[in-house]
Amino acid sequence: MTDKIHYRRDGDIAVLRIANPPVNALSQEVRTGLAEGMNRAEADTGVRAVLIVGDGRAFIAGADIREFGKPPQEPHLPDLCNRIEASPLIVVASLHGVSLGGGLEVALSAHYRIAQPTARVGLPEVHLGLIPGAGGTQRLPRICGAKDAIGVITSGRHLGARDALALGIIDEITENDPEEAGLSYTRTLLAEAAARRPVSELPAPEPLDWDAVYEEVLKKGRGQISPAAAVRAVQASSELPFVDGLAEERRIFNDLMQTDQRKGMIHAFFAERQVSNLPELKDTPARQVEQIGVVGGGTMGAGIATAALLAGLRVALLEMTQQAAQAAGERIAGNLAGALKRGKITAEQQSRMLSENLICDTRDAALSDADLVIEAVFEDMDVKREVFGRLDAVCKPGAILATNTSYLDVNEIAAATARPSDVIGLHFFSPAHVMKLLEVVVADKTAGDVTATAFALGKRLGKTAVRSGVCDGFIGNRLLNACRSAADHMVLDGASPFQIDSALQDFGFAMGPFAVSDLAGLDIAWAMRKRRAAGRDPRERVGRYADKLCEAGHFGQKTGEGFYLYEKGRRGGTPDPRVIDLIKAERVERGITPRSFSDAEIQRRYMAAMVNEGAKVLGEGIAGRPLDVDMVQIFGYGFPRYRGGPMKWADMTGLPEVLADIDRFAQEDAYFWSAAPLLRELVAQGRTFDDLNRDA
Ligand code: T1G
Repeated sequence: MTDKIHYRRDGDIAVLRIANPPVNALSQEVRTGLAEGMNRAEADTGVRAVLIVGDGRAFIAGADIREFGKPPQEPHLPDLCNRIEASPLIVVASLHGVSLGGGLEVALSAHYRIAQPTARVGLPEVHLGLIPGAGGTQRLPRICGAKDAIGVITSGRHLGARDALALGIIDEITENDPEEAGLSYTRTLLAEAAARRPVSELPAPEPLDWDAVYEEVLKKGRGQISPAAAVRAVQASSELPFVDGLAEERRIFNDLMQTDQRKGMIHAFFAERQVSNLPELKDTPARQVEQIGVVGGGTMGAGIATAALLAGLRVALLEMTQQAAQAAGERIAGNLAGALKRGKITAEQQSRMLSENLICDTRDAALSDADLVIEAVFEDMDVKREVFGRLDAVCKPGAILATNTSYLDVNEIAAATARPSDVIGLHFFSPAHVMKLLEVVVADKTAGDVTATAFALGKRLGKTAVRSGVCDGFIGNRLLNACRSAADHMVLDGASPFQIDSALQDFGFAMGPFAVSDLAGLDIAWAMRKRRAAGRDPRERVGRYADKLCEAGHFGQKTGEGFYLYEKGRRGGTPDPRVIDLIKAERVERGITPRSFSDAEIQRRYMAAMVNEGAKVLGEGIAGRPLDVDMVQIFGYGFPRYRGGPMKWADMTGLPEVLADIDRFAQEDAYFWSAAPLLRELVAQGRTFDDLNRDA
């Protein structure tokens, strides 16, 4: 018997306890141990039932994802599930913590399932670019019907015990230790001479309009294929005998295993867990943070304060005037009302956050007890330095002073204080209490424990925190600027901004760059273009059509007019034909003969610009690992998770091909398309960005 499965007799019940920390993943050893445990139980005289239970914090979190992409080893999980189900003994699974993917499939192959009130179950394989591959698409529909099964499988969501009971996935919610609860439940079954209940022998689920469901799920996936593929597998459970349905599930599963989407999503799974673990900070203790200060109660400041309140922190928010402080309080109350509506908090928690944990004030002294202060005022260096001078004077020794600047030089801000080692950048994304990304911008003099504290705070706020060095735009906005420039150049040369947006939506982005600009406000990029104009290199091509839009007061969604026209109460905008006129006029002025661009070319140019700039920030050490760049783009810029992020996409596309594109584009514009030295180096060495992730 492997040491991953502990076998114990309790009267006429054999207990198989899975012990493979941290989450009892179904590694080959665990699968072997379960198969051997079943054999032993069936051979053990007097045993009438088997209880399967997990050790530690979960039942089973699924197949071992680290084994994917490697040659599959026996026993294969579908066979193990069939073996468990076919046992002549009664088999009971007692669930606690999570039972996900293959973990729930093992439970569904048992004849009875019970769960703790806090247990969560689900089939989240679509989030890995896969479908359930061990009978989940065949057994679940037999239990809860095709419609609900498709809802569970294509969403990949985790269900609470109550929902699982309502769907018939579990038979009972039980308090008490999972093993004790399992033993007493199994004894009752034996006492009542309960029958074995193989799920595979339940009637096939009702048919649905499969093509309609397939199309609907495919559309919702915005290019991701696994959820729609799962619909076909559930269709098989309705149309084919169980064994044939299982074979069809396996065929679809194996096809998906070969896809780039699977590779991209598994890369994203592990990168998301690695990105906030900085090797250099492994043994650096974080400072304690229980009370934070926020300077500025606008949209960003109020969002940051809300995120902190939702994480159980006390907040003191500073504004210039009483009126502004009150308005900030109302914004925060509005954000919390939204959280209440989404079921994230209770009414009682909401009122405690507002009455006990939040003060909005105009006196600097309100920040004197704060462990960490985040400045979120107007994006102007003089204003920021003035604020940091005041914070330096009023904040206690050891307090961390953070700036939420999106672009400005954090070193220069730190120099406005006598304690630059306590200064760091914490770049939140709007809305700050919703967006998961947090860029932790480490300045030249920032102390190690200040950085460690920033990451600890990020974890507490439920953020995906990514380390960035100091440069114009850090990681995210620097790549965005490069992509926007590439898009701008395509517009000057003949493409329509609306075609560019739709081509990038087809690529999988939530929104195209022009629609994003309208959302963020065209005046922000305008201010940045003006700020940069003085130092701009004459070789840099910059369109003027966007300036003209701003000069006409068209700032995007906030004014109802931008690249698109926005009607009150309607989602999304319609292309503004006047934009095309502006662009045509500028081409004539510049003597440009426009040409057509295919969607594929638009996507390649946009991605080439993103990857090239990504390689530059890596080469300069602004980003430490390619996976850092990938996580910034996925969690902050709507990059399609199923492509793994720009650097992973480049690896899967082939770095030599991406470099060849850049060199080809450089023949038109050598200034913009200068290939990153790191990219050339990797191509010359036949290496990939993933190699750099592994080296880090
Ligand atoms: N395989 C291998 N390692 C896993 C794992 C898994 N399934 N799940 C978690 N880990 C590691 C993780 O990398 C981390 O490692 C540590 O456990 C703690 O995780 C045939 C094909 C369970 C909800 O998709 O969603 O079954 O970083 O930091 O926030 O149909 O992990 O410490 O070295 O995330 O408390 C389906 C994936 C697989 C669930 C816990 N299962 N896991 O979250 O901790 S496919 C999943 C999660 C499948 C079959 C198919 C979460 C969690 P390290 P953590 P957490």
